[in-house]
Amino acid sequence: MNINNIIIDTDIGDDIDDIWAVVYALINPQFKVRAISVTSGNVDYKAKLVAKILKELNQTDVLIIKGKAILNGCNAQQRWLNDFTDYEGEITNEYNLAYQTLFNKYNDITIFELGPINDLANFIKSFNNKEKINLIMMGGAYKKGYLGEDKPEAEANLIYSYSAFNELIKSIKITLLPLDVCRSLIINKELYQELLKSKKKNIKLLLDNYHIWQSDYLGGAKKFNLLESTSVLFDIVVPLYYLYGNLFKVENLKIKSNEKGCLIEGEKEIKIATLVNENELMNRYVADLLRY
Ligand SMILES: [Ca+2]
Repeated sequence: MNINNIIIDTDIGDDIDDIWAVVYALINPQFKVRAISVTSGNVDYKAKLVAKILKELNQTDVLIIKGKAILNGCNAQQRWLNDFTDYEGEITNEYNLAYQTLFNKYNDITIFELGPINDLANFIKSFNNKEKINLIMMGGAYKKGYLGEDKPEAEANLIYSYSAFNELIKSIKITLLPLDVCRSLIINKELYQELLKSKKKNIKLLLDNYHIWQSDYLGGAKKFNLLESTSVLFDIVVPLYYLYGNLFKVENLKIKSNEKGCLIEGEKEIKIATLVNENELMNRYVADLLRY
């Protein structure tokens, strides 16, 4: 089995989908997550959240990197953190230095971008070996918007980082996974019952966070019935694309983001996934969660 070196850049802790992607990558033996960087919001809270996840999964060898706090988040999983302080792993504020060091150490790293790309783009701008960067990002909307919206609309990751994104796509290889291929990634009733029945610690961790988020979160995300399904798990599309890319249709298109975070015609061709076999993807996702 190939072991793939991964760094995850995430705005975990506001919307709930990040934790479903992060835990999946951590427990899947096909990945070796080397670091998790937290961005966009209350990065102290987010770093603590990642620390508790790593501790629960016995993976405190994964480096935690704090980005800049640029937005006010909603700290929706604070209650799960409780008063967690007992963490023996490494947490650094030196975002650029940490990424540089990881790229010096490992030859083949893939970056999973699960949030706005400002901090990562700032590092890449200063990085001399841009050809080493292989980046898969959840972001944008090509022909579809959020669930139920059949025309493209502004997507949150690009709203908060459109200028950094436009700069970045001129200089590196990027695969973009827009709302078109993740807006319907919900664990449906049948599969969800399998998770509810499971005794696995990893799954309990995910469900505990989901339940707390549903009860405490005051933001704009759509609420779902806790007994019947998850909410939309946008970010899981990134690790799933990496493993199961054959379930996606991928095109090379000249695009960029406008200042509202909508994709428009651009100058540089990038890889963008435009269709996916959602049912098969979710079957594999849940089967993997139950297996590992
Ligand atoms: Ca996210």
